[in-house]
Amino acid sequence: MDDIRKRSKDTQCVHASLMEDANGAVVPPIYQTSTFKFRNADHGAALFAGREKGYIYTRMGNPTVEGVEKAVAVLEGGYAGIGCGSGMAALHLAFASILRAGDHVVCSESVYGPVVGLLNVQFSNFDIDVSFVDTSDLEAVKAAMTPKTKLVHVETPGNPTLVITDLAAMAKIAHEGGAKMTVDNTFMSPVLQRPLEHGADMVIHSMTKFLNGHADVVAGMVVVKDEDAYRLVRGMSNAFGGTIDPFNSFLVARGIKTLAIRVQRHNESGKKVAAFLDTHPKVESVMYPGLESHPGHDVHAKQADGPGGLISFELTGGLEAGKVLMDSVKLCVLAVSLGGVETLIQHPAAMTHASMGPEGRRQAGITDGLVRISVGIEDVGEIIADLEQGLEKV
Ligand code: LCS
Repeated sequence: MDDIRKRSKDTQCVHASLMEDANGAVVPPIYQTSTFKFRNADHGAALFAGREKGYIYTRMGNPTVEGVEKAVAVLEGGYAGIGCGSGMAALHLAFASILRAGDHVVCSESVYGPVVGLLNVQFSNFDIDVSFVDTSDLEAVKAAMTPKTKLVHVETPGNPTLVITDLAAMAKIAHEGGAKMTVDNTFMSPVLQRPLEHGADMVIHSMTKFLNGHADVVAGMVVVKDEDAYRLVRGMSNAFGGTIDPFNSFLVARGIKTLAIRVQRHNESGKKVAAFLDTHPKVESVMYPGLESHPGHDVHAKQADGPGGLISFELTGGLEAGKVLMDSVKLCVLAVSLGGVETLIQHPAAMTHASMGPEGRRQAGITDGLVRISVGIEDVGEIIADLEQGLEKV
């Protein structure tokens, strides 16, 4: 294969994790080994000293893990990827590599609930301050920046309210203030959005979602844009030890081969489900960047190649109506997580964002009645019919 980085996303998805194999295996084998044998004592010493390239110990590097790290780095247009045991481990690794005691963080208020706790509780133990702001409001971001701000962290579309942040404008504010910008690209996947192209310094994924796509792995990735950042983050990863294992790497690399066609389907079906909900009399409001009524519609269209498969909506009957709907669906699965082949429905206030508490949710615009749906790749007519029969019971 010639330069994979010059290929289209469809081709990269299929080929980016492939590597030369001594036996000609088309699919990279699973190196289910914790350690690697040295040829002799000098060889082992040379590997440890970095004088020779090769594998030592799986926490530090493993061929199967490298396959998925390379695939995500290629897809995001980054220098390298560092595989992690979960999306939360990837967020922790990225933040810890940038922050030092006394620093301040500006973070989107619309983020996966436990990220609020990670910064507010765990990182605050290390004397790090955080301000959660509506990052769709650039003036609010500028106002929140202080001389101590070293990190601006963005989720766009944000979980679960689908708030859109202008990535290029945000990177400019962060860099002018002397801060790095990290972007959690889990909701979009690199098929729809590549934050490094818009000025981000690092990209984070929960590979549990679209990248793996089959709801059978928990894993994460940090993508960096240069050698210096790679050395820093890889060193931290070796020290913290929250790495991905070979078998999960194999599964995610397999999932990535169909990422482009899956995302295309999530995207097309997402638009249809959002349009259905938007005109339904029992639906009060729909949050989906593909709808022209979404305040971030134009910014999203400028920086991403599609609105994706995540939709949040509120019923006119509020919380009680939402519960009836969630208890009435027959095809959609009542479960947290997202980005898998199956349609999932869940209640952010009581589930994914429960840990934020009522005040945190109020600030982030997560109402008690909000319902979030991750549109899967089933027959979209059947997904809509299922929601329709559920809404009839409301
Ligand atoms: N980033 C985003 C945007 C997420 O949505 C999640 C998990 C994470 C990071 C953490 O990744 P994990 O450690 O779970 O691999 N989001 C979930 C959600 O919305 N429902 O269940 C999990």
